[in-house]
Amino acid sequence: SGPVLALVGATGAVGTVMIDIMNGRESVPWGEIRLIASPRSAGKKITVRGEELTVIALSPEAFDGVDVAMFDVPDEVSAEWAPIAAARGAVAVDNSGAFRMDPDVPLVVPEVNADQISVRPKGIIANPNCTTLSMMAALGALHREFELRELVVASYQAASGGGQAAIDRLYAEISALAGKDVGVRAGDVRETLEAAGLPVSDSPFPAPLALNVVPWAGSLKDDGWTSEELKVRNESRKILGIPELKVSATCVRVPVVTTHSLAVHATFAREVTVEQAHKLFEEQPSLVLVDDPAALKFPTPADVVGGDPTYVGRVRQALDFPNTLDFFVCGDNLRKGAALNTYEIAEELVTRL
Ligand code: 2RA
Repeated sequence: SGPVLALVGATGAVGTVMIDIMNGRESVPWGEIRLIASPRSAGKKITVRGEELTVIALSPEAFDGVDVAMFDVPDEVSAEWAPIAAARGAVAVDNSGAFRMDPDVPLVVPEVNADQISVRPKGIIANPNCTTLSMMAALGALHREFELRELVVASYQAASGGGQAAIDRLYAEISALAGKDVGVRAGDVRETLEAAGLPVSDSPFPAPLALNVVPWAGSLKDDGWTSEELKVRNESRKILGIPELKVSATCVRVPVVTTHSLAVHATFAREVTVEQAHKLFEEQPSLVLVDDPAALKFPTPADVVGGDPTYVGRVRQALDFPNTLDFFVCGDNLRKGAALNTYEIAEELVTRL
């Protein structure tokens, strides 16, 4: 026996990583793991920790007896079903955008604000957006000591943040361009993709992604900001508990399959040295410091993808801005950025059920 865990969206990209994470754990606290998905995927068999489980269709009864229900489904599905799970007695841990900014729903990164797990008036806990999440462990550690005041970030976001279709598109573009002398004349990448049957009008991205960078992620919001940039601002404020934090973000998609990176420029109330920052990063178990500029050692997505920690490097004291650090983080957007953080919240809940 033990608590019952449900995984809603078990057959999706992040759901699959959640199962990988559970399969990789030495032990899990669950007496039962229940896999739930759309009726289309019901009946599918998936092996979890050596046991073949049958995926069941999403229904109110599917939550009977469930203690913790992890959701990785589109916003509208979470908006409808997380409250149903909660009404049936489960705590819903939701990785969609449906509840993140709801004042009655805690937005949790366990190593930053685990204490907020216990106050959940709606029976729902939200998992942050992967872009915000990728820098939270580092910023949380610095904020505890030096009091964060201002944050300017540029993201370098991987295709997989846009789902499987976005990954497929990036690979297709790379294949279509491989071996060709393109990227030397304005428009030649677009034209080559079009000639290969890959017009940008069919892409999840608003411009070619291969051999390019695209300063756009999410949807258009007021005054030219994207949804992704506003999430970085609003979610950072909520997670760190600094409602007045000054934040400015520019979110950019890069031709990387998985692992988001961010260039962070963070200003604190007090002076902070590189040595002090290094020490805090080294003490934080979910961070790995890779910062030896003389040896050209720093994190890159290609070197960290598939791992659980967030990697931090290029830590510098800003030359012209007092009390300010610049640094670079890389985190696997499907693991800590989504599945792992959600699962860590679920395990943390077990100690507080
Ligand atoms: C992205 N942050 O990278 C989004 C995914 N939730 O597109």
